[in-house]
Amino acid sequence: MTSLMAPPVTGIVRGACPHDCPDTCAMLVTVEDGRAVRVAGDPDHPYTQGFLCAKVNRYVDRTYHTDRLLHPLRRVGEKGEGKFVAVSWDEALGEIAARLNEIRASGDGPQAILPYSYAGTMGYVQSQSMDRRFFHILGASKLDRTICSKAGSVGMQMTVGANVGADAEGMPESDLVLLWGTNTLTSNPHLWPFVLEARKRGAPIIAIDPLKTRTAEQCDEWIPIRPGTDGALALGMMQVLFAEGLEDRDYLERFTLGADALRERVREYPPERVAQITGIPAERVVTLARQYGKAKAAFVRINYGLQRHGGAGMAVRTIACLPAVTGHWRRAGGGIQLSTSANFKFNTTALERADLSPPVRTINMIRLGEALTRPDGGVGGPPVRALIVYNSNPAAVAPERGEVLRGLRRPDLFTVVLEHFQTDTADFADFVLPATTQLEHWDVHFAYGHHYATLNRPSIAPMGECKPNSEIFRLLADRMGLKHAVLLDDDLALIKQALETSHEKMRGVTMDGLLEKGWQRINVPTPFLPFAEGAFLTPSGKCEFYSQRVKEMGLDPLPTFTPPFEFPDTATELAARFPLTLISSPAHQFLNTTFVNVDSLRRAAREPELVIHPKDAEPRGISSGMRVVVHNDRGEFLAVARVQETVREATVWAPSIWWGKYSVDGKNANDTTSQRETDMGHAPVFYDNLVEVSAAD
Ligand SMILES: Nc1nc2c(c(=O)[nH]1)N[C@H]1C(S)=C(S)[C@@H](COP(=O)(O)OP(=O)(O)OC[C@H]3O[C@@H](n4cnc5c(=O)[nH]c(N)nc54)[C@H](O)[C@@H]3O)O[C@H]1N2
Ligand SMILES: Nc1nc2c(c(=O)[nH]1)N[C@H]1C(S)=C(S)[C@@H](COP(=O)(O)OP(=O)(O)OC[C@H]3O[C@@H](n4cnc5c(=O)[nH]c(N)nc54)[C@H](O)[C@@H]3O)O[C@H]1N2
Ligand SMILES: [Mo]
Repeated sequence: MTSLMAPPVTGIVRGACPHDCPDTCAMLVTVEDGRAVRVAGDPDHPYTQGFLCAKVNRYVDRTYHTDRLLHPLRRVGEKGEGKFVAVSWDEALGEIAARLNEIRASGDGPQAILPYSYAGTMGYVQSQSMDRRFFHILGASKLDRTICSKAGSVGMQMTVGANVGADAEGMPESDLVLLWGTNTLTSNPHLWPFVLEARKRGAPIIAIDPLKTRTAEQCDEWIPIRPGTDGALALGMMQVLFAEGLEDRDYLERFTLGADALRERVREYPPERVAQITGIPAERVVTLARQYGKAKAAFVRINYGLQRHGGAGMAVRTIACLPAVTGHWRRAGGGIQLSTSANFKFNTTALERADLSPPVRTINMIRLGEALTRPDGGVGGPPVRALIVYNSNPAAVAPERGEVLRGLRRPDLFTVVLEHFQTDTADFADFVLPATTQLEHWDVHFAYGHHYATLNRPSIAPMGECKPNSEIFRLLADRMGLKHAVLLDDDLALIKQALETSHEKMRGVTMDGLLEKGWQRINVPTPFLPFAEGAFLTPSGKCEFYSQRVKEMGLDPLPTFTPPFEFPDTATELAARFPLTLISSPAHQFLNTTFVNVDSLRRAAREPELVIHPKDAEPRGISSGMRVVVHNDRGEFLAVARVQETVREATVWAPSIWWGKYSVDGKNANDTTSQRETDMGHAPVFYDNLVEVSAAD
């Protein structure tokens, strides 16, 4: 058995792409003489379809990168300076354990220790199993992992009951595709073959985005909406749908709650008002609604880009009403998809063992700057005295970076970073611990863009002295004297525990099945039509146009337009000083900050850039190639201007997320973003960000 489970010396190993992306590809790794030489997409996988993206095609380069961290390191320079010396695992673990035990035994107690992690890998084992057990048993503060998807997830939960949606594999049947606030070709490229199939069968493809992204360029039409106004567009579309009798009365009656109230509400959003809010001509609002209403199965693909504004929860909840108004949920290819994640019912309760934690405070990860610079962590209780970072690069990705770095620089803060590379965050660590990559460890994956579970087998031995996150937490627990049987489970045992569930949707997904084929469809039909017959996952079982739960949040129980915090029409004083909205969505070559240090990809991304409309550039004396400073009251960063009509006026785009250390000024777009929270889910507002741009001398 063990020999079957060990990586082969030569052959093809089935793995999973670990990255934070809807596609979660089934990856085939070719190994020769114990060395990985090539990665490829599994041609048999219905969603991966045999190809990988621009970034993950470089996964072998990234794994064997000369900068790969191979030994534990102890800091010798100042925090942030990046000077370290190699130490043994024994020394590193011993010192870390002693320091954490000292904090734990002090008057501040274990809550002065804060874990900080996100989705550097999305595998259950390396991201939410032994790590969680360790921190729960220790009694550390909890982290609210809001940085990406919380606003939209809660928005979906309020309207349809859970973050589930239309199946990409139904898209070929759809007769209209709206790519609404998503840059598919960059951030969800494996959806594209399904988009093309729908187009081949006659469906128009429309992008709704303030930027003319490479995706919008490929669509039949680009609708340049003002940032943060999508809720208003959806309300306007519904106004037209009801006014023109394009609604599905039978679906409304049987499967929705509050249809009459919604019909009343949307009267407040006639096309002229919607045009004023969204910047989309009234005529186009009307024709878009007609196109949508006359379609039989429109596929609305929203993603997480549009929910990075103050009113994002409400916006997503409102857009999610559309397919119930028209009954498109009934047909393959119809409906809306933000995510498919809530269909996966791995046994996370068993993996995480939250029951082992005493009652402790929770710190919101997007308020890290505040948490590290306030004496009570920003939420009450002891100061944060130790920070343990893994699967994340908060010194580059967290908002209001200036405050985050001030916090990380605190001499009394003890910081440990588990990493593959010496990131901006690792530069602030007291100890850096070398972690294995996906080629070197076991894992099992859900997905948020399709319906397949994937197993990752290691294909090579760990590089240098690298260890999996799970193993590092097992060892640390042991050195700290934490005692519990669940701290001893190995990675294969963890995978088996994740699969131990009697949930209907996981029926047939087994260790044997995964070992044999690498991936398995969860137990839903193809294509999966979650709400064809109602059966919404809300408290009422209906699609909740009216939501009691939203009312209990202190918000309008009916869909409404909630402007961004920094909306020029309402935040007029701020907009007078900072008139441009900055969107810092992903550069095509990067995956958040992952891959920025792979030379070929960074060369392709050139340098930190700012795309600005000619009408905004001209009065500021800005031309292409000129260095500009992008600034607001929170901070500033330098970029090179590209004057192009690929952004709407009053919007600027900084392809992201750069490492500070690869920029001439050591900064990035998050020097300007804020720690404010969205209306639902306490999530970040990265693109709700007014700035001014000036020529830098
Ligand atoms: N190559 C690559 N792929 C990735 C990532 C990456 O960094 N690089 N990141 C991964 C992660 S973590 C995530 S969460 C997903 C995100 O996937 P997406 O949601 O597709 O990501 P974004 O690029 O953030 O945003 C998509 C688009 O939303 C637009 N947008 C911004 N504000 C608004 C708005 O108010 N309204 C509308 N209609 N559009 C708006 C942006 O201009 C952008 O083009 O992608 C994943 N895939
Ligand atoms: N301005 C702006 N800020 C943003 C965004 C934006 O669009 N604009 N996007 C936001 C979004 S959607 C997200 S999801 C977050 C992403 O924020 P993060 O989750 O922090 O993502 P990454 O920057 O990719 O950093 C992940 C790190 O994990 C490491 N890693 C990968 N696998 C492993 C492993 O197995 N073990 C260990 N120990 N480390 C590993 C990688 O080397 C990498 O340095 O950023 C957010 N920040
Ligand atoms: Mo994300």
